[in-house]
Amino acid sequence: MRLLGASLMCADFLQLGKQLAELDKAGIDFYHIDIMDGQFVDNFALSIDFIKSIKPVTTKPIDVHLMVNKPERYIESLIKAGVDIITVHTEAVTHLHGVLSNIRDHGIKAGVALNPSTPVTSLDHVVDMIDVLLIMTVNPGFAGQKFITTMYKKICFANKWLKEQGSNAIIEVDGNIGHHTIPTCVAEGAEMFVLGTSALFHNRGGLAKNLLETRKIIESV
Ligand code: S6P
Ligand code: MG
Repeated sequence: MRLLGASLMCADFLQLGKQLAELDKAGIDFYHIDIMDGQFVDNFALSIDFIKSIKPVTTKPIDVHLMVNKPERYIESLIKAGVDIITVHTEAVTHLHGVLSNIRDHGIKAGVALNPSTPVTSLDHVVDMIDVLLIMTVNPGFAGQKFITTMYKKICFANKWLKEQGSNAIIEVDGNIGHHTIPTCVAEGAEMFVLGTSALFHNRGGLAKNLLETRKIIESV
């Protein structure tokens, strides 16, 4: 499975409705919603109200990436907003097992995100609770950063490790996912791709064309 998602913090907010319609029509697989609190990362981004405003205009899955301290405070509100995947940073949570159980008890997918410096094996005792393993390929907080190349090895390790653990979790990658980084990410086992300024929201073509070109690259690996 190879799923392409649009990172909506990179969208043109003055054209948001138009861009969502174009991406839906072009076959985007999911929308990636970055929520930041200015504490866990030094930036602010999208919100639960933002999700509520886009829900009526799309049926595509909503993948939430919570870059906030104590993310457990927002699980119930996100569920009510109708999201499909909630991913929390292990570095931001005290009781990770409890948070993942809570997310899954609501019948949606639970994800764990790892900062570049956090080892995959830190998830040893919750691996059976994870549906999506989000490997950050930049330090979280900002779009437009440079891919940290040691993350290729981490994706490769995570892929083998998940299989050894008997897990079916999907590996998602986020941060400078573009035409030059995608082939190795695919080869190492990534299956969900967060597309921001590198592959989708740039000025070198329309969104539909950018998505199609990116999908071709992913499918050709
Ligand atoms: C940033 C956030 C990401 C970005 C995306 C931007 O911490 O989690 O989802 O929006 O990575 O993509 P790009 O291609 O500009 O790095
Ligand atoms: Mg993200």
